[in-house]
Amino acid sequence: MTNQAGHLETDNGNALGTLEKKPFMVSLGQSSSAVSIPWQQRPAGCKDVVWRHSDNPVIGRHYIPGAQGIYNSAVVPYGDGFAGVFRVELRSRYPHLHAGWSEDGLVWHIEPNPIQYAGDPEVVSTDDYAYDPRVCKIDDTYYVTWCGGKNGPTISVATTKDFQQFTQIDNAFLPFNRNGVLFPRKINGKFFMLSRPSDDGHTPFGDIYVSQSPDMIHWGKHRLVMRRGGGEVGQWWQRTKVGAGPIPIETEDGWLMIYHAVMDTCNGFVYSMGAALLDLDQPWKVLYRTNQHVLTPEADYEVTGHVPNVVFPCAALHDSEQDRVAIYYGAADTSSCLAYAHLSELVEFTKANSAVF
Ligand code: BMA
Repeated sequence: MTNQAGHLETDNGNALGTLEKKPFMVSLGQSSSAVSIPWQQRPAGCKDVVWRHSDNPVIGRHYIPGAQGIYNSAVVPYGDGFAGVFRVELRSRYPHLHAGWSEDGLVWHIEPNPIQYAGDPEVVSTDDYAYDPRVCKIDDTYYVTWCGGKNGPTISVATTKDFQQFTQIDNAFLPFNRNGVLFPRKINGKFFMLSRPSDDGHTPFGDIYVSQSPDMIHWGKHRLVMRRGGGEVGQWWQRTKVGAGPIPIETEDGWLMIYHAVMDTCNGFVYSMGAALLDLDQPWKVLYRTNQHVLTPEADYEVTGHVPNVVFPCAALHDSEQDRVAIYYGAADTSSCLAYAHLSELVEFTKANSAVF
């Protein structure tokens, strides 16, 4: 869609053509507080701990030419703005990952072509399907993890320092696995990654595990973090499967892990969002876990789309000083949306409304 000035317009009217591709900044190690994360106050009268951006979806299904859906995508602070890795599906509906960047976290330039990887040809999987990316900065490197089709589905991994050149390394796990989510720093000298062992279809089960690695290649000490279920403690919204969402946020009360949780219904799966606090040193230990969802499909763009009734968080930007968190989530396997919370409120809510099982 083009507007009168000939600029490409997004589904929600943002003019994309005015945002030219510009060279990436080389300043690495910039903290998230250097840039303002997207933010809107809680609407008057809203009592929810998590609330939606008023102009969702921020990235509509036709955001770049030919796209049928851009969703379940990851963003991080980068330079003077933000960088991202996006799940893009064209008319083949074969998912690929595309790099993108933004000055404000709302209006994005998304590359029209998928990311190409350097690396060992036996490992590189540019032509395979790739979906549900997460991006995690550890020291001066950004790690991209995703569900990859090279001998998958399982967790594929690549590194980048500038979001232009990516190097793929070996898959972290054996097939089948999904939702590989790294912790943003080493814990007791080891990298830690959450994942959700699965089958190769629309898995009707799923529990969250955590694994450790000295080098991002060799993974072991696989420990159960939390199970699906909870019927015995009055839980149905998370009874079928659970999977980690954004990179966990370190707080004084533990790692805040926002996750997706699924219940099966007569009409298929319903994907909601929950939160948990994990022990800082032993993150396989769940301290608190919400006994209710914090966001569930209700908005039109969440209940209608390619796959109805899905909210699927893959990234969160936080500003501890301002006590803000901006959660990026995919809606209905169609578009990319934002929701907000006060970090301290989300932590307190998780502690006050918890059922660990
Ligand atoms: C999961 C993944 C997600 C998707 C969700 C709902 O198994 O494939 O990418 O958002 O199903 O369809």
